[in-house]
Amino acid sequence: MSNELLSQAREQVDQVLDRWAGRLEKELGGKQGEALAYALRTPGKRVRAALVISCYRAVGGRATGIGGVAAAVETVHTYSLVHDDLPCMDNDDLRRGRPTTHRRFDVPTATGAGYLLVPVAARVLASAASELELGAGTLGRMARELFQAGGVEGMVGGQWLDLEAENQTLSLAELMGVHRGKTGALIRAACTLGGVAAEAGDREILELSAYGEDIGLAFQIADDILDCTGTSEELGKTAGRDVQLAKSTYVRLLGIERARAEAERLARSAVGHLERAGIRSDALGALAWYIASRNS
Ligand code: GRG
Repeated sequence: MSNELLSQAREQVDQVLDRWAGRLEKELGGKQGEALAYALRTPGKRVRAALVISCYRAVGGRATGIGGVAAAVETVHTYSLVHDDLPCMDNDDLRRGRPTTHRRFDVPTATGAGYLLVPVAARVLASAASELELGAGTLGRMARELFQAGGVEGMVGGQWLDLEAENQTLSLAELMGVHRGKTGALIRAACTLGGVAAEAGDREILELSAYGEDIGLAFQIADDILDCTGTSEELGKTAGRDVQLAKSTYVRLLGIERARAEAERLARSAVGHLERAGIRSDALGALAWYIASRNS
């Protein structure tokens, strides 16, 4: 089921991203436009998109325009990958099975493309809200959730802590703090945005966010496990990078088996939040288990 959900989300969101890539390539022109389009068109799994769409549907949303909201979340995610791969951060050559944006172009161009993707995400979100005929209040709430998650209280803050922690051993609580920010915040926001776009009740949105918080952490635990067990070919990015960069990871702190058990515990806890809010969604159940036990 999760494969089907992901391929449906890919189909829906890739169309939106492709349209924006074409438009921006024309607007910007030159190498900068090409780099931006390259980053937007690199084929990701679109897990965050599947979460936006599935959370939206789980609380009664029906419009296909939700693909635009999912595309806005994927745009923020894409910017983070472009910058994460830069030499001043993880310094990687391979992403989504292709050369990273700075390898395909150059470092200044990739840096600029990454920055430009942030206001692009805002435009994608605003355009989706208009297609969904959502009011200014709902758009404002979605924008706040998305950009707070992408900022210092979330992704940027988590990445800072992660970079500072290279060559150090973190405690489990510290590591959870890094992961909640670096990876978890955007995944949580994807779930929240699905609920907000459907104009669900406060209780439902709260529990969708709590579901997102748990699977956000599970997602990063699975990422840590795959970094040790997967090949670069399977992952589409350089395997074993965490060990090379001497990062603290769940695997380093707990070992593979306990890390797996923790991811599964979080998937169970995530589903518990849905049950508490009376949200019945096989899709969200399947995505929680996929995220905790994924192999790519
Ligand atoms: C200014 C300090 C500072 C930071 C800028 C670069 C950055 C913001 C944040 C990094 C966030 C990051 C890359 C977190 C890792 C999240 C993660 C596990 C990504 C992989 O996600 P997948 O597997 O990738 O969903 P695909 O390619 O399938 O989309």
